[in-house]
Amino acid sequence: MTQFSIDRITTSIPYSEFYRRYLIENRPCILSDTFTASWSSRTEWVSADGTLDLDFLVSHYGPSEVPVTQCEDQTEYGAAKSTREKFRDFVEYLKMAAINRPGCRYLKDWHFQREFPNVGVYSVPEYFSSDWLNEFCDENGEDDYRFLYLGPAGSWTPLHEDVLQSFSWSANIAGRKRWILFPPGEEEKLRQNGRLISDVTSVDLSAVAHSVVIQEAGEVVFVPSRWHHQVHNLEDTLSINHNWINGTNVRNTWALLSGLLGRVEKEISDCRPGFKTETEWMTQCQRILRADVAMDFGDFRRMLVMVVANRKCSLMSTNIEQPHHLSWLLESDLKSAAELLDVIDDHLYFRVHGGEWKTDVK
Ligand SMILES: O=C(O)CCC(=O)C(=O)O
Ligand SMILES: [Fe+2]
Repeated sequence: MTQFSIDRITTSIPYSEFYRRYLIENRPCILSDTFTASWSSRTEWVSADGTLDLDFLVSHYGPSEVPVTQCEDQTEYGAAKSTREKFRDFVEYLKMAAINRPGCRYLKDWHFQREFPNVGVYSVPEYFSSDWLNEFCDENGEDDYRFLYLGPAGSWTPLHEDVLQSFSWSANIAGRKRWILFPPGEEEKLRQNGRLISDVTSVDLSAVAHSVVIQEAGEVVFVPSRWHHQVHNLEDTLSINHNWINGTNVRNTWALLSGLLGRVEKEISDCRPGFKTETEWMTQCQRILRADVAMDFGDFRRMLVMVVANRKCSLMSTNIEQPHHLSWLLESDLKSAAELLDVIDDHLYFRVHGGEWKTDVK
């Protein structure tokens, strides 16, 4: 059987069960709309007929500058060219009858939460709350990985896997999406001349393990690490999406970074004699890595150090009554970050430079 079904979670299960069944197992699932029923965006941003209340959105966020891509220009994740325009202008485009809309424009990767930190229009579902990546970005004042997407019916995101081999969760505030998900490794069957096919709907998938799932308004899709996916908006759809890393997928991120570094070293090996010192060479390689995936070895290590420090601190504040699952999670985060620190400190880069690697590119 190449098509498999995806679990739908309709009533709350204990955190530890979700952790075991989906995060550790790295399996996708969908949370029902009960998990987002209390979000104010689910009522304030949506009209009685279930469509987006575009006038409400424009009256609150109209002047914001938002990134917009052309669907047909998208090649690979992260490579999509985007231009910036006023949110209210994008909404004007969305309001046009589909037949009259020029091209296919898709508002993607708007850092809505960062721009409006206090509006509280949604909250992160508990199952996705151990999020080292955004915690690290917040502590460093860097761009986060929390996004708002808004696309007309027919807009779509090509086949890709998520940045840094992170997990993602994606909640529809209004509208519907069709997801096509592939377990890790299946993407090897989806290449032409070595490059990933961008639109798998044009391909025979009978020999490729995959799942097709429709995500309704209010539902939340959990996309595991390294699962490739392609996504289509079946109606005008607004969604909230976070990418995140924690103790259950962080080793994938480390494997990605060390693999990419190997590739960088190989690609520029011709230039190596031109570097006066080993340190200069290594610094240049890290700089390239950071330009590629917005994270270098130093950032990665600092993220782990942060988790160890923050979790120790939280565990010590014994005056606060912690729910059982929270102290269990703090301990688990602490253990996985500390164990991985031991592993990475063995890497040549850290043996040469110690922990405080800096590429001086900020
Ligand atoms: O909704 C989309 O168009 C893409 C979403 C996505 O790729 C994700 O949540 O990882
Ligand atoms: Fe994605």
